[in-house]
Amino acid sequence: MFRGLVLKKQANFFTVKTEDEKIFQTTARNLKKEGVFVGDWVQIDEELVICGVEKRKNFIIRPPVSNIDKMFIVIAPIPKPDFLLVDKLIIFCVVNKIKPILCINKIDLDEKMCKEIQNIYKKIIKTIIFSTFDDSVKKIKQEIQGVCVLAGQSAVGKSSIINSLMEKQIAKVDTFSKKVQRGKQTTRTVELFNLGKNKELADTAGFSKLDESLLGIDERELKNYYPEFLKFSPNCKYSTCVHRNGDKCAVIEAVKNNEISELRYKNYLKLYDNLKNVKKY
Ligand SMILES: Nc1nc2c(ncn2[C@@H]2O[C@H](COP(=O)(O)OP(=O)(O)O)[C@@H](O)[C@H]2O)c(=O)[nH]1
Ligand SMILES: [Mg+2]
Ligand SMILES: [Zn+2]
Repeated sequence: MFRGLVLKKQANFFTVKTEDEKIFQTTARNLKKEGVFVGDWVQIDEELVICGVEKRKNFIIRPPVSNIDKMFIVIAPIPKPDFLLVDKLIIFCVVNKIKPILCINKIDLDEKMCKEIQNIYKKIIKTIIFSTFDDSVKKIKQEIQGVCVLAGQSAVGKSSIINSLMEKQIAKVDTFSKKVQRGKQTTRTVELFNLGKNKELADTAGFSKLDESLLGIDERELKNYYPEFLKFSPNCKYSTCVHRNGDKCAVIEAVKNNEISELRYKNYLKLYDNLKNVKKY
């Protein structure tokens, strides 16, 4: 018996990578209940069939991927950035024990705007700026470690990132993998691309929107997911303060003094209201 990582799933057919980086296709038996998903570490028996699934570190439903280590949240000057989505994805990562990295793409289009975005977010998470059209895209490759996924709005450049990173890899891809890649590819199937030892990357078009209900948190705990609030919140008059009205709220004071990003704060208020509505259903 040996271990493998599931790179791709099509019905009950799986592409699996062994610990010594060999890739093959196989099926699974008797695992209907727990299911087998992309990102799963599985046990392979002597007939080379999947016979067990290891405990998952995390699991996301749309698209179904297990054991995600890092999420690259991609944003760009064009299309118009959806910062609320960025904030939701960051929270989603924290809740699911995924490391978020903000990837600001298309620096060739508007360097000033890219830097402005970086200035807001570098206080909160790791940020990188690059263009998929030149060598700076390698910055993202350096960050790939374990199972990584690309997330973000449509047209920010997620597929372009995969393509430009894969291009350098294609020379090394053996005929078997080439065959796998030529297979039917619908945008809905998730696939982990191998970009080196223990470096897997998937494009997750399904993350272009993120329903609030998927965050699994209450509006009253939302404030805990804003690290920049923590420096000020001990000075709020009430320890239960959710920073929504000016009655001696140190967070609101900090927003007024430009010590907390107004953009992040305004989206906090929006998200608070959205989460309140989630509960009704
Ligand atoms: N100017 C510029 N355009 C880019 C860059 N990266 C991607 N694009 C373009 O952005 C558009 C959307 O890219 P795509 O990869 O399909 O985005 P996705 O929907 O997130 O997968 C395409 O026309 C790409 O050529 C970049 O670094 N600079
Ligand atoms: Mg795409
Ligand atoms: Zn407050």
